Amino acid sequence: MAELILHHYPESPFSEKVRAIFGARQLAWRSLQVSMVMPRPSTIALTGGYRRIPVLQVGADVYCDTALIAEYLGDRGSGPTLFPARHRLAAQTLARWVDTELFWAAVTLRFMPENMGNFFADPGAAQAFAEDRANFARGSHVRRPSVDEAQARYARFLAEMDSQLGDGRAYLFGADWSVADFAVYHMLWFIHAGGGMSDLLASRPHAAAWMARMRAFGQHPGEAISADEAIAVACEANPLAVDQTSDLPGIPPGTKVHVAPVDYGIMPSPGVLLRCDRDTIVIRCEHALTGAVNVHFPRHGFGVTANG
Ligand SMILES: N[C@@H](CCC(=O)N[C@@H](CS)C(=O)NCC(=O)O)C(=O)O
Repeated sequence: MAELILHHYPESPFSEKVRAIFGARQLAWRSLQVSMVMPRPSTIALTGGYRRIPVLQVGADVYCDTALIAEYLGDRGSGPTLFPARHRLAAQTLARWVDTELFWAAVTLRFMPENMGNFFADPGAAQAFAEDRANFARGSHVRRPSVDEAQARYARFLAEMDSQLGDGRAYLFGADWSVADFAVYHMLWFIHAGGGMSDLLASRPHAAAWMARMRAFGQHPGEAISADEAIAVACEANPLAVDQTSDLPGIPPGTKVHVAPVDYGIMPSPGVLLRCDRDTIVIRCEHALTGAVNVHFPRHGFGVTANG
């Protein structure tokens, strides 16, 4: 297998989900650290336009969104699968809820003045971040909850989680982890990174013990790789062969399309459709820097539009 190259930055919660999966599954990975704000020319050259972080590059194939990255990694490496058949529906559904509803509460909580910690190095960084994210949010269809609403949403979730873990199980659905553990973990990691809400977590001892176990998985660093090296990897590799099919009416494989998230960060990736089925969308992108690359998206949460 080609090397796993994660395009990420340290403060990114969704990146922490993938970093913890690498650790849990003992997967060697390469760390391409990108800026917390645009521009990110090499990463965008590889995704064709999609700008959310993280993305996973494997040779000349690029996997967008942690839901899809988790599926890609689900049985790679060692240890139990991330998708145990007995709990697959519950685990996937919880992960989706956490990655959306709890995420927006987490953003509100993380940026409360008393919970910011040292997120920004200086006022200039805070200003650059605010401007960048205003641009990122353009056209979004999500609502960020108020502090009261976010606190209530999180307190209720944490209480239910603590109660479920109270029977002595190691992970949310039993003795083995699932994708839901990693989704919940990265959200708690983000909420508690500023240190202003430690008392709440400490008041839920089963959740706190679980969190300490999960946190250990995040301590599995990748070997640094530069943007130029990652581009060279893409240039030297061939994109994987794709079994071409499409379930989109009037948009067969070979059509020029745009693919974009449907909720926020709606920066489209133009390319040629290779595959669109119940689970994934794959397009072929060409860029002067990278040559041909396959860009993969989950079907859930992404839309495909024919160009003309
Ligand atoms: N559903 C996406 C969410 C990714 C996401 O929202 N990532 C944040 C960073 S944690 C982001 O891209 N923020 C804007 C940016 O970094 O440019 C996933 O699971 O990968």
